[in-house]
Amino acid sequence: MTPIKKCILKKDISYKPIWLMRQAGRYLPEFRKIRKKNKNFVKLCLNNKLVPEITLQPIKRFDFDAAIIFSDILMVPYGLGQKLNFTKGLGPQLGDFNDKSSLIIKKSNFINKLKPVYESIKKTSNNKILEKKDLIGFVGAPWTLLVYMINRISPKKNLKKNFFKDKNLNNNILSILKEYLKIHIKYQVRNGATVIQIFDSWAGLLSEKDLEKYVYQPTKEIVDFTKSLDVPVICFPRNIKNFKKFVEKVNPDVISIDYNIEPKKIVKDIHIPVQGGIDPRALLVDKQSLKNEVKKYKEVFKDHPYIFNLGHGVLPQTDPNMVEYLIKFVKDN
Ligand code: 1CP
Repeated sequence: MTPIKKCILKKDISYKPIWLMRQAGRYLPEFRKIRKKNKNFVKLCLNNKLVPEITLQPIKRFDFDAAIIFSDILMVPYGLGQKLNFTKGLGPQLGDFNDKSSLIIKKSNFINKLKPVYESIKKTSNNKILEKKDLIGFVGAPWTLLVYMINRISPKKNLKKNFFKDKNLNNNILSILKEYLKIHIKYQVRNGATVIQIFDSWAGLLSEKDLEKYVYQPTKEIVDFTKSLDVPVICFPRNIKNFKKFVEKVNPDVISIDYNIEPKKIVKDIHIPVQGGIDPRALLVDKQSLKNEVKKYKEVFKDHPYIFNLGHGVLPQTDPNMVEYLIKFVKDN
């Protein structure tokens, strides 16, 4: 059994696996080299030669326990026919829904558009280097994808004022998302993804009263579907205020925490395996500070099934030597 599955399914606390969100990405010179020659990010995500290579770059370099397929949560809106561009400095930009008929999608069109993603997963999972490691597939949670599809740019500062105005449109997109996220998960699993992570990066934007409709209910549906495929599912509802309630409502196999939450509180409140939490900025300082931060998590989770990871993605300015040091410190002590 792979280390991640052992931790998740057997609740084995004797070994704490490690992987990092955005472990393949701009902090690696070998990624930047490929990226420089491939200016179109969507095309890069659809390149079934380069995606396996990028996915395995951090596995070749470091002693990680899992790979995560190099793709993006916004490939689902792309598969649904929404225009998608990544512009330097601006982040993602999505097309509008002037024409409501654009929301009528054929399943076969969606699968065809995302076929290269599934081919990449298959190729990657067949690589010997992953024999004893998991290959993590992922999706964005329905709420976070709804945010991008309606807002059409990152909601970094705020949601657009009229975000909740067109209730019909929101409900319509939400149900389309639920249906197609299941398809996207099914095809990732069928092609070799052994764990699924659901990223709800914008869960923290909602007030308590809206969580049931936009987060708990739709995410639970996706979680239950993934479990029905016999694949463990990790949820990352970033910046949500009440992780305990999220776990009670959604019941994932693992809860991934962000760096704003006190790990001591989590370990007291939550009885399922936990992942992450370490501040990505800890990798930007010096080795001693990083060691102190990791020690804190080691101590808090010593008697709890725990997967080492960050509280958000690796920052682009991170020195790869610090990642190396982090893994060594996690594994050596
Ligand atoms: O080179 C570049 O400029 C591209 C940067 C980049 C990368 C490396 C983007 C653009 N996406 C990715 C890959 C990616 N995205 C992965 C790969 C696997 C990994 O190594 O972890 C994953 C899991 C994602 C998921 C993703 N995309 C999320 C959820 C996690 C998070 O960061 O909160 C989100 C919100 C996106 C949208 C996205 N993709 C990229 C950007 C710049 C953004 C927007 C972020 C924002 O709105 O602030």
